Amino acid sequence: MDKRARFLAALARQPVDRPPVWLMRQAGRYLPGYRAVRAEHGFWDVCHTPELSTRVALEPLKKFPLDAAIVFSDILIVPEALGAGVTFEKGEGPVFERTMRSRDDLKQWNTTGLMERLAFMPNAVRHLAKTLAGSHGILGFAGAPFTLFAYSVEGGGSDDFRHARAMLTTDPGLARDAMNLFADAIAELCLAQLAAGADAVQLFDTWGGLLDKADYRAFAVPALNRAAATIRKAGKPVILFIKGGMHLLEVIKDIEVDGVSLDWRTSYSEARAALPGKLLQGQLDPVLLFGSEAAVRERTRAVLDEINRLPGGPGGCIVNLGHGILPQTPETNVAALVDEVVRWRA
Ligand code: 1CP
Repeated sequence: MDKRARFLAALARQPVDRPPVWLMRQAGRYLPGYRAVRAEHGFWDVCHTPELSTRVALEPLKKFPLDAAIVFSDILIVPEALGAGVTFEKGEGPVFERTMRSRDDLKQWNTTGLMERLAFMPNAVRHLAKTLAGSHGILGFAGAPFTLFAYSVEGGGSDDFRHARAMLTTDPGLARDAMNLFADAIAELCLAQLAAGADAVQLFDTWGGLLDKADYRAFAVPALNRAAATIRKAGKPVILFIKGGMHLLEVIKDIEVDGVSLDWRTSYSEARAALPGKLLQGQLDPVLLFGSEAAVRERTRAVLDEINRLPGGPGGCIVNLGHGILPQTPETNVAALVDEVVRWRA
């Protein structure tokens, strides 16, 4: 099977010769090719320029026999386009010039012409698709409503996102309205990426695991379902990633997404039992890549064997990490992981 055919078959939950593999943040800071581009261009410039975005997205494909590419961009392009003023300080997380902490703040968000301001993202997908010419699968993506809400209220990264989570009790109506606004924006953005050539989209709910079941169900799920209902009209799969979402499996079952990307603490067997019929992706620990090559190979084979033993068979599974590759990850271990998948046969 060629790479794209394998990726599309797995997305369609059809039989494959082996599960396809791609890695979250595969084009990131651990690659010298990425760092070289960043030495000359600002982060937003890379996102805004389809040629640069594609150049960075291709770096990992040149090094490793991955089955799919992910468009190079960021989830925070949406709050940035709404007017939040997002910058990335050197070596640190994002910083928002304007946070969303009141009804007035929400009113300041500029939704007029939003998709025109975000057109660079589907344009990057189009450029990537044209360059790859069908050689690899292509993923588009967006931030999930709760995670975008969390960054926008907090004004940057955080361990506990206390301002955002406090708003769920101090002003739940405002929190819901903001998440619905994000839901509509990401739905349109994802549809534009799918029309531009993406084979599937992934919604990153990186901070969703901070919520307990009741809050996830009450706040995150309605906005996710609102977005997913629109995106799925394109007839292509929507995959949801939640970091630390193992306590949410029972809630995730009822979310209208086609697939779920598991973090490293959630096993395929547990997920298959809790989420019958859903496409599954994941779930190797990104920190494993800092250990010995032998361990990387052994754990990768263990996940492949687990996938192969799943009730209903190994169809509909995509090997990946349980979160993004970390900066300074040794490339030799990334190569070892991908090599084990490529060589594996049932
Ligand atoms: O292969 C790839 O790197 C794909 C492109 C990609 C994706 C899918 C980037 C590039 N960012 C993302 C998604 C993203 N961005 C997520 C969801 C996935 C995840 O949890 O890792 C999140 C939470 C962000 C927000 C963000 N953008 C952060 C994290 C901040 C925090 O709170 O810890 C950071 C550091 C960025 C900037 C960014 N985005 C991407 C890169 C390579 C970078 C680093 C920028 C640089 O300094 O060069």
